[in-house]
Amino acid sequence: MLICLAQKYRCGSVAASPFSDGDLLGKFYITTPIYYVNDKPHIGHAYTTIAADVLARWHRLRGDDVFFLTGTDEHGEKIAAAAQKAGKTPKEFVDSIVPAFKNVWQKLDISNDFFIRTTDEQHERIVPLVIDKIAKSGDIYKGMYTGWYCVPDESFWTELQLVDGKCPECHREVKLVQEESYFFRLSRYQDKLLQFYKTHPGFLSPKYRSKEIINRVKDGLKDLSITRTTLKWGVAFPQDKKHVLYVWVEALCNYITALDYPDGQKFKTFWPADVHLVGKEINWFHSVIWPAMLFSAGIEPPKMVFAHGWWTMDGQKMSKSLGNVVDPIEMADKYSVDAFRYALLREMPLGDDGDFSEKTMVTRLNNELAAELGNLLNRTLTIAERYEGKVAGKPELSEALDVKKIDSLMEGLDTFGALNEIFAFIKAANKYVNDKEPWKLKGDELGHVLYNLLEATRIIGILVTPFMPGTGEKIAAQLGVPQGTLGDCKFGAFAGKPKKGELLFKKFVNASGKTHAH
Ligand code: ME8
Repeated sequence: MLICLAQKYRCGSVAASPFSDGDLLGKFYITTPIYYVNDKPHIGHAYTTIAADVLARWHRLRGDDVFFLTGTDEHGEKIAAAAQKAGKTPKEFVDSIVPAFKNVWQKLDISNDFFIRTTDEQHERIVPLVIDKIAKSGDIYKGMYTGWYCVPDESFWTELQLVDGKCPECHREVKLVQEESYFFRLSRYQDKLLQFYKTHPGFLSPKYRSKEIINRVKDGLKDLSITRTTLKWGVAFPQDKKHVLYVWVEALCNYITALDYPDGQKFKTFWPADVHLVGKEINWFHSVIWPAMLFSAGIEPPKMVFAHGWWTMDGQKMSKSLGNVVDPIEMADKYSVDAFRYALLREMPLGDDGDFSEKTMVTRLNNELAAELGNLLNRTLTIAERYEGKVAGKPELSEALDVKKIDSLMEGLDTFGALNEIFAFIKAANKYVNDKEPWKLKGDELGHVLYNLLEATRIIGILVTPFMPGTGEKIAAQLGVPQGTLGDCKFGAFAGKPKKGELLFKKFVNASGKTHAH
């Protein structure tokens, strides 16, 4: 019988991993933030969702039981204000925006298993159960809230935190709020959180961001105002229905309402989440407030909150007023879905900030995707077409590939490191063609080189699939092999029926015939 390792994965249907040396398969639950629906999705939303998709797909390739959640955050003052501006009721307004999110995810090949809306009956029904648990722990009391509220960020600030009287996060106007409110005893969880961070070193990820959180928690935690009487667009506070829950407290619950907490099979199978992938600006909510709420409710906290970096656009912050907000659909239409997915993940490690420019995107498309990956498949199939003998030989190229290393990089959410390894292998395979000069070879010698190239491209096809699902599919189709799993990423006998198809990537040529964007 297999033993569940280090609680990394919840025991259930546990099986041996593709590498079957003690590594066990299990479940993998990954989430994105649920996005505000006050506007249509942009490149920032696309980035988090694509990164989560790549990780979810990777775990499916390993054979893990995966649940990948994304969705929309539809309550709160910001949405109510946007609805009013649009002359709609809040519900009419959110219903009109949500399809834009669903469409963009479909367009970008996002493989989410569920899409949660905070206006879903299921969410609105389950949130009060969680709040009840917190109240039963004695962690909610009535008080008077006075503070500054930033509507666009749905965040409260103290006088001291304001910068020049404005929101310290987004530098916009804040408004003074003074009203009766219920508070969550966040202050009670300071020691418990600090202890938890110590005993679960992977929880605050990436590591270099953990210090900031730990220091802030050490500075002391203030109780959190969690209800409003001035706002109607939200979930009622179950203990006093005149009050509506603060949108963040309600929204965080989505990660378990989507699983049918407390009795749903999905909750039993998938909770605690393996990764909450979020942008760094909402790390505090996920790394401090959310685990404290869960401690209070007697629910296990997630295993990891990974706070990724932010994109700027050509060196500037993206903003509507600057008119530089990147539309993911436009990028995918112009350069292809896979080139866009690839460019976002190739630019920098997941935790770092990065700058998006179409020029870099075109360079990557032309040089890395068309000239390296596309060309490798094309060259391999050209040789295969003119060769009629036996495809067999010694695996030589296998030495340039360490799939186990790539898997462990992905396990550590190092998508950047994994892509480096995969593309180093693609480079090695192209170099192999140059070195062997197969156009000068015949008979068994050619069959041997071709064997190595066909097996290498077959494996590359599998490894790139989580990053570029359409490309992985096309590679398998042109090699005439079924789409494999991670367990198939080893050199064996090649049993495909290769047939050259369309080029994987077309170089981008602009109107003036140049291969760059501007
Ligand atoms: O904060 N670069 O929703 P939101 C990288 N509803 N990622 C970016 C980005 C950028 N420039 N801009 C946005 C909310 N993002 C809440 C979340 S969760 C319980 C509630 C991504 O619509 C990044 O993931 O403002 C960031 O955390 C998220 O979009 C914020 O989305």
